[in-house]
Amino acid sequence: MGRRWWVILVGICLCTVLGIAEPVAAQTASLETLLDSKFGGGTADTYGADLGVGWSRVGIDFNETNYNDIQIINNRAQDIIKLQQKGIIPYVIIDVSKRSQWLTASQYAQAVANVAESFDMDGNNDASGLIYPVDTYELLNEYYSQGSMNYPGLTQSTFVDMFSQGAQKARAASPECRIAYNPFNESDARALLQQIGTDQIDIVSYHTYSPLDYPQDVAATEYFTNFGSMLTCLGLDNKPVWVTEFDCNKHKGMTFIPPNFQPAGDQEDNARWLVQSAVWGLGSDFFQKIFYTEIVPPSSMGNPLLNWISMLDSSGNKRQNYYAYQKLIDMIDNFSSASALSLGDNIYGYSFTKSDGRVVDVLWSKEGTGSKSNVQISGLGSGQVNVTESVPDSGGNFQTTQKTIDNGVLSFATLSEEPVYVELSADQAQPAQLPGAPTIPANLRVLDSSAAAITIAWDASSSSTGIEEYIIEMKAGSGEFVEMGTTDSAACQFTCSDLSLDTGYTFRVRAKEASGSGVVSDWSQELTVSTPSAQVWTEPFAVVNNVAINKSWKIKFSAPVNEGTVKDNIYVATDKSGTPKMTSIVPLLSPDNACQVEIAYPPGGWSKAMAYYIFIDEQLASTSGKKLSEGIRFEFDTAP
Ligand SMILES: [Ca+2]
Repeated sequence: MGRRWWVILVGICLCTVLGIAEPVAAQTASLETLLDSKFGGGTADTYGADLGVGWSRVGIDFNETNYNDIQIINNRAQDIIKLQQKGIIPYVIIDVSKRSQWLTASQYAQAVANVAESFDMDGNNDASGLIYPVDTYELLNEYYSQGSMNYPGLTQSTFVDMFSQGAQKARAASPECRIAYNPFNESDARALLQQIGTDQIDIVSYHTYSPLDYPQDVAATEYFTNFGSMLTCLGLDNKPVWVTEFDCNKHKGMTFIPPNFQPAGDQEDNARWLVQSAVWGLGSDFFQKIFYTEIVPPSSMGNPLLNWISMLDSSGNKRQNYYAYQKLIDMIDNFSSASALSLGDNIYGYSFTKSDGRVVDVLWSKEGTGSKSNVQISGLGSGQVNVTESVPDSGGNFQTTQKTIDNGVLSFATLSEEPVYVELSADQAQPAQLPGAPTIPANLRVLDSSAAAITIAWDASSSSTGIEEYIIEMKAGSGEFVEMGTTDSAACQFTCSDLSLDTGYTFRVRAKEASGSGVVSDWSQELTVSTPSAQVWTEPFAVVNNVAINKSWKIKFSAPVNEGTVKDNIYVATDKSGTPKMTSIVPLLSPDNACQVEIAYPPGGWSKAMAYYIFIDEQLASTSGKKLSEGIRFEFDTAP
């Protein structure tokens, strides 16, 4: 029963021109832009330009008595010219009807040849007044050999011959033309393709009245994915698919046979399903064009289904799906590329890029799965964007809110089943590529260490943009890393001071690139350095007071001293703790006595009235490797 109405739909679409007067927007788009338009509509004559559709279907019907009548074609040319004047491209369906018998294949082919010759503007037998040639023809809409309504008595083999000869004649008359075929039934399609091959089909025409996410209500090929499977079986899956009859409310439980007509949803549902299905199909490249079936209701038919799905009600008032379609066309038509967004389970998202680089993202929660919280689009630039709902209120008003991209992320606290449009500038959609991270600082090592300070060094990092600085972090023991400071790019070393004794300090370093992006390398390998244990100093000598400022000291040992251990282990400080060391004091092994170390006064002498401490660390060793048993400290002071 589902098929019966399609015949009526076709009859309405092709033969009825309703004229509810309405001023139309001027179309200034180029022919190329119009050809590229993704959107069309049935009965677009009056409202198509206001909606912004680029295409409309035009039907020409022939029978066994008028198949060679040029006047019929010339009359139809007037309707085509009116569409062209409004900037709408005609998609011409060459169909047949029957008086007492079906016309023959050769009669149909003659009719097709006449149409193609009249509309191709090649200077030969052209219809007058066309603004540009017609290049798209669908032959024999919705042929179904088993149907009692579509083409009763027209056999499959006759259909195959009609299509085959018709396509040949069309191409002979107009070599540039494209032939569209509506594979309404798989068996009939297979018979046709066996004879003519898939090369003869340029466009697959497809009719559907199903919302995107209600496959359970839909039989056979009317649901998208089932249709896709059929195209694969037929070898037509690489052809462009134009949905030449499209709306989204026949199913989801709708009872559509009068007088028991019961709509499945309200007009808001109609509009929402329209946007969902259209964005999904165009965004996923499942189909390339959609023609909304009815803009104006076929009131003469009194059909409640057609009245319900049409974009205007029977009083000529625009419904929500009118405004929703208009907004959809405004937002995404003539996109140059589309891609899917990965936003989470049961969330649809598609990104449409316009020729000028602007981008419109469309996203929604899958119908029937409820709203989603905390949905994010990431990888964006910065600034504010407009987020506009896709279904207006009954007065045609769309709510737009502004959102701010935060750190490259646009967040939606709640995403409902109604799609939203996110308008992004080229910069926001494709943020400048961040520079690559610098190489990791390598060969982290100790340059110097003492009880109080550790100096580390590393090999320089590199980056295409240069290095701004190195960042040094240190942790004490098992504590947390703390940033100790930064160095400029030229310095590959850093000193941490004020350290504690007997503590393991762990260091790590990373590099920041120089363009100001903030991009840093990964951390270097960690390096742990331990400070010396706290040392107990014994004081075997009494304090020597009031020494002269040019006093030198000789320290005698009971065994020859390993000269290499002198420099680090004998030192002078002005503080009892031993730090800071006086770097100007360099103890030396006596040249003539290996058991004696000499400490000369510093350049200019010792300071007056000052206490000094001489330290002999227990690490000081004899030439035989024996260390002191304990550290020794002794004190002297200078005269005032
Ligand atoms: Ca011609």
